[in-house]
Amino acid sequence: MDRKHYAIAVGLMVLVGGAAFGGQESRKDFSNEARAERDARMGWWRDARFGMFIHWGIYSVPAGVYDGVPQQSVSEWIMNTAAIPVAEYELYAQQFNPVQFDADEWVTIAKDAGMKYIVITSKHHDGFSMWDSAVTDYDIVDATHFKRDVLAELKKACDKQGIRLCFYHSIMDWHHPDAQGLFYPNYNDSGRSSPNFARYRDTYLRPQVRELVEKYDPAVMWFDGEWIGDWTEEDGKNLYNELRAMKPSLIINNRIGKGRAGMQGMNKGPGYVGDFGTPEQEIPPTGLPGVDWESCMTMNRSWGYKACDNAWKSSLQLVRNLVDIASKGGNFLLNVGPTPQGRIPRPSVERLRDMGEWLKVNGQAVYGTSASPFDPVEWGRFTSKPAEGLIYVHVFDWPKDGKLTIQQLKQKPLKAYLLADPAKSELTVRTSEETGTTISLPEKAPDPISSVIVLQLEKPL
Ligand code: FHN
Repeated sequence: MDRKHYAIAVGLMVLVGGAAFGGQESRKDFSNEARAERDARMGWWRDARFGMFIHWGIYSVPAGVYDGVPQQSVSEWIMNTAAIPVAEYELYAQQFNPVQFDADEWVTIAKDAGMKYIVITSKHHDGFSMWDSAVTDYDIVDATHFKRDVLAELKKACDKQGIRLCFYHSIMDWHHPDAQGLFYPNYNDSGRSSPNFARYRDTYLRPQVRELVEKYDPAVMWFDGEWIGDWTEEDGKNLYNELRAMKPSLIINNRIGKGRAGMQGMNKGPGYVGDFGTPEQEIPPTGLPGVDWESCMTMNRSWGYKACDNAWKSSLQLVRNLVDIASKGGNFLLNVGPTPQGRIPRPSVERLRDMGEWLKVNGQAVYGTSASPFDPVEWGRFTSKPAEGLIYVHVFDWPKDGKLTIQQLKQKPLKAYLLADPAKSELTVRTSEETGTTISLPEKAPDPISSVIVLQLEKPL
């Protein structure tokens, strides 16, 4: 079927579906799934703990500078922050020609970093589609000289390397005239109502998302831009059920609905749609038992490529963020913003390499772990594998006197050893009701960033 007829078919399918979507016809409510089913569906995601976020689009061309003026905001917002009219912004598509893009290279960088999944922007708020969409020609194949479907190439590379491909998709759309385009350049993100938003929702947004699920079989759909006034919790619930009906194992974040309470990312209360909370640029102060969540963060300050942004977090900070997040039972989605030439910036690659080196030795204390059984301590964090009676002690600040005391551990471990020690030589351990458990350590820490001590308890936690 050629593109034109496919688009008509998709449109008709959704218009028919639209009656169901917008009408009263009931669709299976997947948000009522049994706990065991949910645990099975979320299992790989919870075990993964660490993923790569990729913000890539035609906003990488200006790279945070408009009319010679560096923008203060994140670079992927330049259409909004510089109030660039739609027709002018579209010209960036003609300049976007990332001939150095190599999907295998990107996936290898993620895999070597110890990342288990990739979430890439299929469409950000600017409305530009990074795949060969039958629903629009405002996409990477039809509107650029590059003419390659980067999502298809990434899907192939991910399948080859055993990495799960996922998509970030923006509900808000500054390009589509029925969404917010009418208000440019006076758009504000509180989202004045667009009179024909339902038409955008039913003949553009939903067909594109269905197309992504059908063509690329993503493991997660990561929605964003849900805060606009035109989008409702009911829209989110309908879209969630529509997509889960297509792919029951699909995982979808809480930004598909209206539950998210700002940048802290968790839901305002029970009953909102979505499978996990999405703290942004922050880590919750404590674990949240029974709640799935993922902190997304940049390595510098911008999600999209911003040439002048060199405020890079250190590898030490990034590893400790991963440990802190895992100790609270969350996932870490760490962002890269590729250049308009199609390369992941060198500072990002260097930090990811360092994280991969650390995880090669200590990954067992992150992947498949659960939250700490103890409150955080100044000198480090804890992760655990309760069913195996394992506690992983992540030591950031190695004790100068060689004695590490865990006051909260009153049960004497059967065994304690350094995860970095291939011989698993036993460490001396003393436990008392008064002081808890004290472990005698060698003078030198195995790792300057974070060293892991394994505690094998007699019985499951
Ligand atoms: O507006 C977006 C922003 O550009 C970026 O995509 C982040 C990453 O999650 N989400 C929104 C801001 O909350």
